Amino acid sequence: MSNELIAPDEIRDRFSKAMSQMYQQEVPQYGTLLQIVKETNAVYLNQHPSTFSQDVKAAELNRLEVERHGAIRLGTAAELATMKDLFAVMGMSPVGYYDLSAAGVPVHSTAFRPISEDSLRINPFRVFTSLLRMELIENETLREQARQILEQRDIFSPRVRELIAQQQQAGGLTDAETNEFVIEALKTFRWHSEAQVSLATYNALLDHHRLIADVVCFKGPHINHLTPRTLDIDLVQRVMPDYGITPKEVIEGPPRRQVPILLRQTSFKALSEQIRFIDEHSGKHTARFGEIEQRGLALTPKGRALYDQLLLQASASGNKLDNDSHQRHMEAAFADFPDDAEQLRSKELGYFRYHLTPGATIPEHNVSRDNLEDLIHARVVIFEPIIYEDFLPVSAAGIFQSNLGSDKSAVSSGNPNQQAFESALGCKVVNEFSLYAAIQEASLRHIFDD
Ligand code: OOG
Ligand code: NI
Repeated sequence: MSNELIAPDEIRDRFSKAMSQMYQQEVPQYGTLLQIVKETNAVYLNQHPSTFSQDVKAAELNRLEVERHGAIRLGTAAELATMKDLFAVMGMSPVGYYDLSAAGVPVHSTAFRPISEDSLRINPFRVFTSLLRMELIENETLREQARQILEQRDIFSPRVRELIAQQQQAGGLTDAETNEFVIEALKTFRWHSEAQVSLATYNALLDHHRLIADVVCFKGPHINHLTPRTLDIDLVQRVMPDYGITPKEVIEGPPRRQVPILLRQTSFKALSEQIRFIDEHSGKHTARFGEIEQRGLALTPKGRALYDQLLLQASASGNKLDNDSHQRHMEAAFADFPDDAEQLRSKELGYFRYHLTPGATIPEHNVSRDNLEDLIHARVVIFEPIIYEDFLPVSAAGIFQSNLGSDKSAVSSGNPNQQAFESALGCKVVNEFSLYAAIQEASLRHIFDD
């Protein structure tokens, strides 16, 4: 028995695979989705053999095979703080702050994910993690009731708490501890068909906002979807019905482009599942679904501002209901967003990773960043998009709405409150732009050795 410590990247890899297994058993359509993505990615790579350059191909293919994100919704600050410690065991840090109250959803969120390039390549597993904002529940009695119900539950097993503490003290977990950690941590994310409230309480919370019922009424924050990464989301959207899966009406996010940007997502609608309440009544709850996504270039703040502006204009000029017309509408709206890598780079709209052309060298007297543009022009230095690893709040809100029913939102659309979120979390969230800028900068430093 070895006492050697297992790297956090390896713990995350084991955990994300175990979670995917669990979710395939719980929600079989997710398994079908994985199969569709695998098949369509293989078709895509066949048609586009130069998608990944030779030197990174094996690593990128492995990453694609294991890549997925999930989402959970937590009820209390204490739950969020422990969740941060649990994810830290797996090398995942809170990145970004997302305010969903603007979309009428009473939560704010972060994404726990690995941040270094090496870690991302091993397994970029991310979990979009939302915290219920009690203060946005306007009905005081209901708010108090929700608070009391949440106070009584413990979403972590005693053993997982011990293993988190063990990891903090010893600086890691052994192989045996890691296997135990995966089993114990998974318990927090599994589905419970027994609610921890009566049917009447469930209905009262549901009436106020479906999401409040989803967070408050159960024994744990069931993982509500897992999302594999496709290289061609339009194709997957088209073929889903052939596999007996009905996709949501439109693909969220930017339109299809020569140089894909940010994140495009689609999902299938949540299942309606049988629930037993503590008063022996039974009923139905819809929460769990499946989603797919296609990732593209990470935008700079300037690129992101342009994206947000065009998205706003597109939705102001009317939303289209079927995907084909929605996509045409979006393509027209995004006509002003440059769509070739060189323009995106020179206008500083996106982040890029720079390399020397294989076999090329820079003449000694030219080794300076001042010559970057000339070296690019001479094709001595080449560049490729840095992939967006984060989320889009508007898409997130769209996914929330389509799965919770966009009936009504009985919450005041509050202001973002990053400070309150960070105080619940117990630390600051990492700024996502700084991470992309650092990757770009490291690639330049590698070339110019400055
Ligand atoms: C989270 C939705 C956010 C995404 O892909 O944008 C998300 C939720 O429904 O809890 O996962
Ligand atoms: Ni998602």
